[in-house]
Amino acid sequence: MCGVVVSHDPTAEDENKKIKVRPDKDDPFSKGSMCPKAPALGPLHYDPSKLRQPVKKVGDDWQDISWKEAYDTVEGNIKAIRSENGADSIASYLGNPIVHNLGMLLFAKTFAKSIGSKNVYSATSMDQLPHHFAGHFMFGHEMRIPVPDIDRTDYMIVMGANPMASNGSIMTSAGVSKRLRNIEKRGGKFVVIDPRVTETAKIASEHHFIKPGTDVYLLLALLHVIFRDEKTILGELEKHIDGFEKLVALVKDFTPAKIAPIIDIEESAIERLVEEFTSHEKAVLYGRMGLSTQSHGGLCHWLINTINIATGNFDTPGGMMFPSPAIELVRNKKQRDIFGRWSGRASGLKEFAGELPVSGMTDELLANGEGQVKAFVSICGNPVLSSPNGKRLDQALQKVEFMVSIDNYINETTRHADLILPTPSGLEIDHYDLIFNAISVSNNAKFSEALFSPGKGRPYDWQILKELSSRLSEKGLSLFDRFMTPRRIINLGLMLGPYGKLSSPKRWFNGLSLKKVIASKHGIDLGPLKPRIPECLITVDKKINIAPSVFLDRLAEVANEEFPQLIGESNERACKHDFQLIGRRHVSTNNSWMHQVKALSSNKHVRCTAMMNPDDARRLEIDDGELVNVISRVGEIAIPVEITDAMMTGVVSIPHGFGHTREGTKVPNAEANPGVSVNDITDHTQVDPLTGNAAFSGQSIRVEKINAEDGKGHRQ
Ligand SMILES: Nc1nc2c(c(=O)[nH]1)N[C@H]1C(S)=C(S)[C@@H](COP(=O)(O)OP(=O)(O)OC[C@H]3O[C@@H](n4cnc5c(=O)[nH]c(N)nc54)[C@H](O)[C@@H]3O)O[C@H]1N2
Ligand SMILES: Nc1nc2c(c(=O)[nH]1)N[C@H]1C(S)=C(S)[C@@H](COP(=O)(O)OP(=O)(O)OC[C@H]3O[C@@H](n4cnc5c(=O)[nH]c(N)nc54)[C@H](O)[C@@H]3O)O[C@H]1N2
Ligand SMILES: [Mo]
Repeated sequence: MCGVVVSHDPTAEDENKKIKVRPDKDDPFSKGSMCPKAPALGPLHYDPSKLRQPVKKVGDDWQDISWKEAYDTVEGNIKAIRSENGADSIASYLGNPIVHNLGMLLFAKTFAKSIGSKNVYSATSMDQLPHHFAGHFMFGHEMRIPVPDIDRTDYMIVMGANPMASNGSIMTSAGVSKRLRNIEKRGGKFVVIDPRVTETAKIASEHHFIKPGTDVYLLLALLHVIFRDEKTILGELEKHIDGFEKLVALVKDFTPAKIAPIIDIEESAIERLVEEFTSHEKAVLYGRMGLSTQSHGGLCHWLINTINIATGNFDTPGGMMFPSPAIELVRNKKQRDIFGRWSGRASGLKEFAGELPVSGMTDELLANGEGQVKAFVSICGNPVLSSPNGKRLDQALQKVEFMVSIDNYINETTRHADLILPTPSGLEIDHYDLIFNAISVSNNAKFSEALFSPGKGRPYDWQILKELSSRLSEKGLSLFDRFMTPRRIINLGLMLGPYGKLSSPKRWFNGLSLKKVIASKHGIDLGPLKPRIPECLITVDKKINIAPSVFLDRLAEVANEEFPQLIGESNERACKHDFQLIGRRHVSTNNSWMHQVKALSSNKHVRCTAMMNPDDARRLEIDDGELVNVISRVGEIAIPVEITDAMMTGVVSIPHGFGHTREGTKVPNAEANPGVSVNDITDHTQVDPLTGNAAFSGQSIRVEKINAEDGKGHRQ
């Protein structure tokens, strides 16, 4: 989403000097900012370990094969397994880069559907599923996700997000550091609530530690005080809200006095947060990954929307708003039934929007019997490193009858494949950001044309997916899919969209089309976020459903079972070795797959360490840099400790995406900073029972010194 100027010097001898990437100061959205990952476009394009031809595994080795052989092999194997064991015996996993790649995004689902299996998984269910869940049940569509109007707010609370590293997630905001700092410059305030003093917390007006996994209680206490002190402002929105009266009784018990010891934030601070939040005319409460990936993920995102709505900070400048992208992703007129139409055979976890939660994926491979998964397809994903208890998946993948990956590397996951189909590099494909424009802090449109063509005989991502879909689909490709290319789809979407040529007769001459957007090289500014209620609601009665029964039922469970227990519990940890685990990202990483870029992974802050508070380290007699065993219910890893008072006591932070030490991978540069995989110890049974999302945050771990003499855990 950051505008970049890419220049190519074909005469440069050193490949690393052929491509230069600079920030585009004329881009109306990013205005000359870009993150350190952008210059990696060159090294990734020329990376010698990047695959350029399909490969098949022959013994321990890999052999180049033709595209025809690759397609025939996939078709033959998938069809054979499907006819013998049924379509559900083939599982597909769709990874994160799909949403960053136009051709993939447009056709990956078509491909997964062509197999006809209920076993479809994606990174969504270890990330933002709770946002989709709240969008679906409250506003009628899983893509109806509000974003904070960061550029106009005067008071922002950030929970479980580190935009200084992530660049703003479900809050696409190039140049986020400036945007955040501007809140204070306008005389406002931004507050971070996070178990670590993150890079974002460092530039915030205020930071509070919170005990991992307890955010739901803070949110309930905030709502309690809002109702108790009669701070509710519904205003114009009131006539568009359904069920509001049900809320007051629900939060009656969650007083700041009871909540404070559970979350480790003082009662007076909770009271003050509400006071400040409600005394600013433009305030917004924002929560992200850290709140999605916990056992209350669904409740957290429902409550965040609810608090913004209840305080007059929804669908209004400076509050939470729905973007108006140039290509509208929500095309349905009516809310569909997309939850729990089927469940995982072995995991019992429920489907949402056509996908099963990834935490149950390995169970479907391991549990024998009818419907067992026998074949595995991975597209742009590295679940061996990214999914909870990835080690168990790693083992399970050794036993599948057939596996194909669409990926550019022989890495921790794809090394199990029988064949790998590579796709063009980022410099070889056109880009229009369908998804990130739809969750952006302002409205923009930009189409970036490819610099290079992939070269003769090398298909585009969407061509690979279309070819496989047409071979595997029992009904053949739809007429639409057959005719469509990414450019045609974008052109149609732009023309039919709210700013498009075909949206109204008066726009015919100056409305958007692909041609017009391409001609505006730096991108087109379509203005700040605009109020959209009620036009954007597609719930049955076209109102915001503020108290859907799915959330009320889950809240009742929490209120009756977990809450009384927590009140009774003393806050002392069970044992001095016990900790809660959280994750972290760094601005120079990208999940599991950019460590091969030297300029990124050699940054001295890109380190796979277990961050720990000095008091905790002292108690365990651990020195900075000392290797320790971190042990969970499912496994253990040996990792160096980084002692820092940025950590809350009792909490350890370990980044994900490392662990480039497995045999048989062929990404040599990534091995320079291998680290270990935190997902070797994350427990796949820890999920949000409501949405099925993985609950990485707050899992219990033990930290033990390694006895230098025998290399084993030194258990006291
Ligand atoms: N413990 C813990 N685990 C986590 C998280 C966490 O915070 N903590 N975060 C979770 C989140 S939010 C996410 S999104 C997931 C990510 O999980 P995944 O999507 O499974 O992992 P990535 O590392 O993004 O995998 C990227 C894969 O795509 C390939 N790839 C990259 N670009 C392209 C391309 O253009 N074409 C093709 N064909 N392949 C490409 C790479 O080679 C790599 O194999 O991880 C999750 N796992
Ligand atoms: N540079 C870089 N940028 C990225 C990515 C990357 O890997 N590298 N990944 C991209 C992806 S796939 C995603 S999904 C986004 C994610 O974007 P963000 O949501 O901003 O993700 P994180 O940086 O992981 O921040 C999560 C924060 O939650 C905190 N946290 C953990 N547990 C809890 C808890 O229980 N309560 C509270 N209040 N906080 C908690 C962590 O300490 C951390 O600071 O980033 C995207 N951008
Ligand atoms: Mo993600």
